[in-house]
Amino acid sequence: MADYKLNPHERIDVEVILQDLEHYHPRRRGWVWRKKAKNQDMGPFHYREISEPMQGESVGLMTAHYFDNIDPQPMPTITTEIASGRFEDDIRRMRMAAHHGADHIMVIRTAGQSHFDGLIEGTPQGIGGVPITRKQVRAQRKALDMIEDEIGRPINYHSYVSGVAGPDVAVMFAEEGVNGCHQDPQYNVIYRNINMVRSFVDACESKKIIAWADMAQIDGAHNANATAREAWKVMPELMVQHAINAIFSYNVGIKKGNICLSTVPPSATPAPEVFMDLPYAVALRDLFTGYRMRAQMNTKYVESSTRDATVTHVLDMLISKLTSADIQSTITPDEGRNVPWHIYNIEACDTAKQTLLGLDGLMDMVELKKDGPLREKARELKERAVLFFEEILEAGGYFNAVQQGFFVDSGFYSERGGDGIFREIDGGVGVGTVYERAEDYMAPVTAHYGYNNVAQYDESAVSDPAKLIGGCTFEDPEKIVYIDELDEEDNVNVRMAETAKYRGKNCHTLKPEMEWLADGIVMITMFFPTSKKIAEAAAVEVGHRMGLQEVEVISREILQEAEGTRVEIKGRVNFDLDVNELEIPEEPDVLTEQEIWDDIQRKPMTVVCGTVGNDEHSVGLREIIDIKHGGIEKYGIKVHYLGTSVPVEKLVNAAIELDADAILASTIISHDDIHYKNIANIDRLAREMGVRDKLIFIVGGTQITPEIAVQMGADAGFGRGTKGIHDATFLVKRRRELEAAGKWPR
Ligand code: Z97
Repeated sequence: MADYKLNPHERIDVEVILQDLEHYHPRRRGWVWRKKAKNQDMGPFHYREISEPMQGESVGLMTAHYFDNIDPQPMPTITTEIASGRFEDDIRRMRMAAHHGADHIMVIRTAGQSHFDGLIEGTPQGIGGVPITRKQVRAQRKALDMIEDEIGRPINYHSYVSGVAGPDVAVMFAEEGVNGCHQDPQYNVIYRNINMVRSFVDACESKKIIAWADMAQIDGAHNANATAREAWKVMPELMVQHAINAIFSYNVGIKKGNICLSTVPPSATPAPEVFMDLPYAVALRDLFTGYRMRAQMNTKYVESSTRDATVTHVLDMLISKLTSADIQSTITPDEGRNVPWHIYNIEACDTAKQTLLGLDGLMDMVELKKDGPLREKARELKERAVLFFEEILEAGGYFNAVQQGFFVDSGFYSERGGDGIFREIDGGVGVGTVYERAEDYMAPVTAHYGYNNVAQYDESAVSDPAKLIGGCTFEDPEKIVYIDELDEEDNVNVRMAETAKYRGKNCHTLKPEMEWLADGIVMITMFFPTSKKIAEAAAVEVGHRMGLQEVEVISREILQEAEGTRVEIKGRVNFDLDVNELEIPEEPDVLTEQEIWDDIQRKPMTVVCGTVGNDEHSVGLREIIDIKHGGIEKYGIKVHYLGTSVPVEKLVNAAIELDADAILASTIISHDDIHYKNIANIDRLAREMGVRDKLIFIVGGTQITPEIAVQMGADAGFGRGTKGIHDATFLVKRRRELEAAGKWPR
């Protein structure tokens, strides 16, 4: 279906995405940075650092409806990591994230892909990540191409180039239009125990391909933050790791502007976070000018509270703002409880957008001090990093330093904790697999590192070896071998067949969902006035009695040891809902606040009101009137409040005397249907006095049924749950109707 286009009112059709994948090729390559908007005005505001707005559909921040529904976009690229295990469901999440402002979608791999010595094919399901295969990458890039069109902004797609198949993966990414990747041989060495010689040789080839594909590259230094026992102490080492990968990448040919340092504010509260981490961020910018900063939030110290994680995220972003980050990663702020759900990706994207927009223009007003602890600490960190490098040289170079356990040591260099990770030069996965190229070696490929003896075949092909074969897969994608599925059981077709009834245009079957279509997962928050241990057991029991399956506590927070504990559980429901059987209440018909305001400005409106008969209940009416809670005063309607227990005669007379446009009567007491009788009385009296046609008459009260109120003579009735805006909407609309019918002005 070549003409398939996303419709904002319909779910993305994953089946269409999967059709004809064999022949789909990406329409562009390379990373795209946001551009500063020429016009910094949006809605009622002037900004200083917003990027070009999305040209298509988007979802603004929750509060946007107060501000002309604007959706300004901050300058940094916003990253979200999406990898639930089922790439087909991740496509739907990517679309939601893109609408909320993410333009960098990162796919985390399933545990241990670094140890595969080749590409994985097909669409196997992952655990805690997605196994990266060509089919999945192609399907997701294709979906993102469509989503780009829908939102009107480029989206960068990203995964990892690491492990013993690093160069193979890099080639596949270049072929499939992947726009960014992590590539850092130190990651292989330290965290995956892949032989260091092999890792650095492979990195040369990978980085050459990354350069050709114009991808942005992120290094692996954040892994030391996450691994070291006391992460705030590894700052000098982090700088060393950044330096090794940055200069290596630059020398292989990646442009500086695409080499991104993966920085994480290393400490977290209750540490004095900004005081510790801001100098580190400044030191990085001092040392690595021209390179890019990818700021990630600290996940080392994440707890199972989204509130706690969100505050860390926001504080981290303050540092990003003060030192200017190019990419702002978001991480789902729920890493502490391992529920990588749709909702948290979206929350994190919104947190980033909200914070960065809220801080717009900050640097026009504040300045980082040029002296004092900030600069002293930054200088100290740089000195420690330089000393670290000197010691590496003394030890005989990087490989020897790794062999001696220099890295991921929890000491604040030059202190040493002695707990660093040791790797042997002659050890690790893939040891002894590096061979010198033979004298007549030649590879007819576009992007290739080092000795490639092309001239022996064709002098004119020296700068373009692929010419020898009429273009390699980079020039001629038809040469790519596309493997569809290898496993009959574990593939997307089987999974989608199982959930078929929840898909499709006319689907009316629903189930709650957190990460996979119809997974049935729900989350419930509870409080128990007891200790943590008992509260957790009680929460699980509540889950079971509510009929949930696989109940698990996902977070707990002591409010006070004896007084109580807050607990969150997740569980699974195993029933479907039929949309046709749902009772869907009608949406209240409300105008926007602005529209009501404009109409009252156009023509003032006066209302008399009071509670009628013997009714002393005035709170409801006051809420409808008072500006404090959004009552009708708020829109400029002039209100004469006559008080409580107002006789109906007084209400009508006052309306006449004040030349009011409307009567607003409130009545709660309902014995003997007195509330409806009062309505009829007001209507009758107004008729007798010849003013009924000149007045809008509305009535409200908790016992009022709108239809009966109208039967009894009111123009409208408002029951429980009514807000001022509902009354104001009716008054404005009714007046417009009367005007249109030529009955107004009276
Ligand atoms: C981030 N949240 O955004 P395997 N290479 C590097 C890595 O950091 C990683 C891999 C390879 C983090 C991501 C996970 N990082 C955290 C430099 C993984 C993955 O598939 O696990 O073998 O490699 O940076």
